[in-house]
Amino acid sequence: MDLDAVTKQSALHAKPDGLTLQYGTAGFRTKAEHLDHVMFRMGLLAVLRSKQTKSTIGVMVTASHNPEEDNGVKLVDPLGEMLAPSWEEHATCLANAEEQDLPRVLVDIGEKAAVNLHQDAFVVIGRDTRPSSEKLSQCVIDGVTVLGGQFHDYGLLTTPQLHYMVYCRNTSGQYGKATIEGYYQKLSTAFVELTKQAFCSGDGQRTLKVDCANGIGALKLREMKHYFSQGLSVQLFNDGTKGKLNHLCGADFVKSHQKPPQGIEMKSNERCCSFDGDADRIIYYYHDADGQFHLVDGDKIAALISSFLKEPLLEIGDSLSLGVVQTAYANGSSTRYLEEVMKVPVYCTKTGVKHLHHKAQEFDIGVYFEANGHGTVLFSKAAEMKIKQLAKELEEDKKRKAAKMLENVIDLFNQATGDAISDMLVIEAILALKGLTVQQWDALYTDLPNRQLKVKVADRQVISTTDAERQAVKPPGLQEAINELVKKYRLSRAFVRPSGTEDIVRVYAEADSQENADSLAYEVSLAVFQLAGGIGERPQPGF
Ligand code: 16G
Ligand code: MG
Repeated sequence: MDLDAVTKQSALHAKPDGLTLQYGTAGFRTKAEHLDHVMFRMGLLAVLRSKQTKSTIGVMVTASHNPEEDNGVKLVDPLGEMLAPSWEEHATCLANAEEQDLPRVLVDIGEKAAVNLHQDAFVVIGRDTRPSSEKLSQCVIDGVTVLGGQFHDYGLLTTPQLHYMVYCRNTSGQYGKATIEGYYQKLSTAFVELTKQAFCSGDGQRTLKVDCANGIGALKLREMKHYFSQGLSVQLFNDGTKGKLNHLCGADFVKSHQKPPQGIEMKSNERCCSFDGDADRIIYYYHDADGQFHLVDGDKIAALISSFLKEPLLEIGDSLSLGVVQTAYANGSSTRYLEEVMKVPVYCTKTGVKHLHHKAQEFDIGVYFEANGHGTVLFSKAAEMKIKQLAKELEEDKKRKAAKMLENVIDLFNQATGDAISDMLVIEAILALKGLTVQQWDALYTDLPNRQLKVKVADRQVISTTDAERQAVKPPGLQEAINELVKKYRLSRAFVRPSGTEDIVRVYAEADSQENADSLAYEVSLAVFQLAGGIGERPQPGF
C-alpha cells in the first residue's frame, strides 16, 4: 500500500472533525454533505475486501427510502450478500479514523483480516439518482484507485442490480451476464416462460400501475418493460420527471402511512404497487369499490409465494424443505396463516435483510420477506440442481411441467438479494397463472390492526433486546411493563427496539381493533419514555 499517496488523496476527502458514523443495517447513511470522506474510505475498504476474498466486491451509493438530501453507501460481498459482520466493524473504524490515523487503521485492518496485499482487486460501483450520488461515487473511485484497485463503474443502477452484477462476476457468468442487458434478458425470459400457460387461456394483457418513488426504479423499469410487454404492461408514476425522490411516495411512505402515494390515479380495484428509492422494496395496494384503501404488504407477498410454491413442489414429489423467514414486524395473522393453513414452518429473525437472508439459506427453498416489502426466495444449489434435473428427466408430463415451472421461478427471483423488479414479475406471474385478482390475493387472511410509533430517548442503546427483538432485556422493568399492557387487549402483541437507521426507538403494537392497537402503542410508548430516558415531548394519545 502506498500510504503516502493515501494520505495525500485523503486530504482531498477530509473527514469533518468529530463526526462519527456507524455502519448500520444498510451501511452508512446521513446527510450527503457529510459523506465525502466515507465514500473515499469505502473505496479503500472495498479494495482490501476484494483482495482478501479474491473476488469482485460491490459498492452501492444510495440512501434508499431516505430523503433526497441524504445519501449512503454499502458494500456488497462476493455472492451478492451484505458485507460480513466483522467487516462492518472495519468499515466503522475506517470511517471514523481521524485524518492522521488513517494509514495506521488501514494497515491494522489489513493485518487483522490477513489481507494479501499483492493480490489484485476489482470493485464494481453503482449509484441511485440522487443529485449527490455522482460526485460521491467519484470519491469511491478515488479510494479504489489510490490503492491500485481496478474498477467498473456501472453508473445508475438499482441496488439489487448491483448485487446481481457482483454475483454474476464471481460465478464466472454462470448466474447470468454481468450487464444491464443480461439482467433484463434473464428476468424477462423467465417471466415470459413462466406466464406462457396463463396467457394461452385468453386472459389478455394485464396492466399494473407502478409508483417508482421518483427514483432509479423508474429509469430501469422504463428500459426493461419492452422485454416483457407481451405479458404485462406497466404504467409508471412518480418517474422522477417532476417530483422529489421518496417525497410523499414510494414503498416506505405507503407502508408507514397506510395510504396511497401522491401522483398516482387509482381506480377502484386496480392493482398498484410502489418501489422504494433504490428499488429493493415493493408493496402492493388497491382501493375497493367503497373507496377504502387496502395495503398488500411483504407478509402477504410471502404468503402468496409460499402457497404458490407448495403445489409444484408436491407435484415433483421430492422432499425439498420449504421455510418462511419473517421479522417481529410480520403481522400476527400472516404468521398464523402460514403455520396453520399453509403448514409451512415460520422463523423469526432480527430486522435487516442480512439476518433474514442468512436464515433463509438454511432451507432448500427459503422464502424471506420483511413486512416493509424487502425480500426474495432463495434456492439452495442442491435444490436448483435437483429441479433442473427433474425438468429434463421426468417422464410424466404433469411432473415435468411442475419442475419446469420451478426452474423459471428460480431464474426469476434475484438470488442475490430482495429486488422490487424481480419480485414484481414473480407476483404478476403468480396472479396471472392462478387467475387471481388483487382482492382475492388480499383475502388470503385479514391483517390484525397495528400501529407503529417512534419515541425519542437520550440514548437508544439503553434498550437491548433478545428473541429476535421481541423481548426487551434492558432497561430493567420495561418488558414487565409491556407484558402488563399487552394483557389488557385481545389478540395483542407489542415490542420495542432501537432503530438501526434513525436516532429513535420504534414501538410496534397489534390488537383486535385499530383503536386498541393505537391505544396499546401509545401506552407502550409512554412506558419507553418513562423507563428508557425519553426526551422532548411526552408521547400523546390519538393519531
Ligand atoms: C434497513 C434495512 C431494512 C430494515 C430497515 C429497518 C437492509 C438492506 N435494509 O433499511 O431491511 O427493515 O433498515 O430500519 O437491510 P430501522 O432499524 O430504522 O427500523
Ligand atoms: Mg431500499
